[in-house]
Amino acid sequence: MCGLPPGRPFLCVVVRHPCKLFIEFFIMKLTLAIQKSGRLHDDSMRLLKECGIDITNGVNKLKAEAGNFPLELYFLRDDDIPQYVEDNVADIGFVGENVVLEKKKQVIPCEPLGFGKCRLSLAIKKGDSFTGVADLEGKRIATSYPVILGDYLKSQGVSADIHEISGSVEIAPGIGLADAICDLVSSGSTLFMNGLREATTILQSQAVLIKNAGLPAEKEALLERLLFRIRSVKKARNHKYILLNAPNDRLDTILSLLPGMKSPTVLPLAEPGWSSVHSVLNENDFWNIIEQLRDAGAQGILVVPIEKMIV
Ligand code: PRT
Ligand code: ZN
Repeated sequence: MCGLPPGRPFLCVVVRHPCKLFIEFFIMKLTLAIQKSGRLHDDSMRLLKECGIDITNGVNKLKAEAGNFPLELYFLRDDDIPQYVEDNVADIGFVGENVVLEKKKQVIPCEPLGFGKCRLSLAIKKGDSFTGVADLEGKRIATSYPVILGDYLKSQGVSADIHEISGSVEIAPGIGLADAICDLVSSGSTLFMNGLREATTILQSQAVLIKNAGLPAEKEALLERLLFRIRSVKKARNHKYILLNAPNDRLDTILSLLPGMKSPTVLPLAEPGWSSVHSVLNENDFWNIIEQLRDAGAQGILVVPIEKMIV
């Protein structure tokens, strides 16, 4: 036996030498490209941490290794990540969907990551009228997303003059370079400060995990392990654990409001006629259900975050 930890994919390389035969083992690692600095960096690192993956060295360098998962990190500009994943320099990447669609590389998006949320929108000068995208026929539109914008205008049967610029797109109408812009928006304050208003949204985007189209089976298995953790973290972020006290004569109504992972847990309280009820609620339904629970007679409602949720 080679003494490797059981169940770990590994690569065995046989090196022939005139007088000796060396057999070397390498633990097979998944290589992940994330943004070196910028809006996606901190959330990417946080997600890995919440997945229990310790990045032990090399943060702020080009590469880093995970101490407790077969994963190597590359820190890159976000625009380059789809190309590196297509070329198999990195097996997988975390990058904005907007970049994936703009670059049109041969990569497979596998999982939305729940951060880096924004929208790609067309915006016009505050005073200009807008009745529909047909109003942009023959107009000049400045953008860093010529491919997505071109595809969108084509799908709408609109012909416009697309000016590709790499940054500060929002100043283009003010300096007479364009009649409209197509840019990422999150709070809308950049548009507002530049005297622009959002006319229409052409894409909703968030960070996604992309993978190389031809990963070997061993790397697919590692990716499945990583995806399992990512999904558990995402589920936990979207759910809350709830504990409440319920009078037994209202228990049926209260339980009917609570979904739970299988069904709510009900335990008797020391005080006769009362039960303690535990359950899990989706963030989106949260306030609605809390109000209904209170109206149905629930008391002492406690809500706590869930660290991981394994389903
Ligand atoms: O250096 P590198 O090339 O890696 O980074 P970058 O400067 O190209 O990208 P970065 O860090 O700005 O954004 C990385 C990714 O974050 C984008 O590709 C999107 O997927 C996502 N993201 C989320 C955003 C925004 N929100 C966002 N608001 N990217 C850019 N913006 C910009 C937008 O371009 C505009 O200038 O923020 C401004 C608008 O913001 P609001 O809040 O004023 O509307
Ligand atoms: Zn970039």
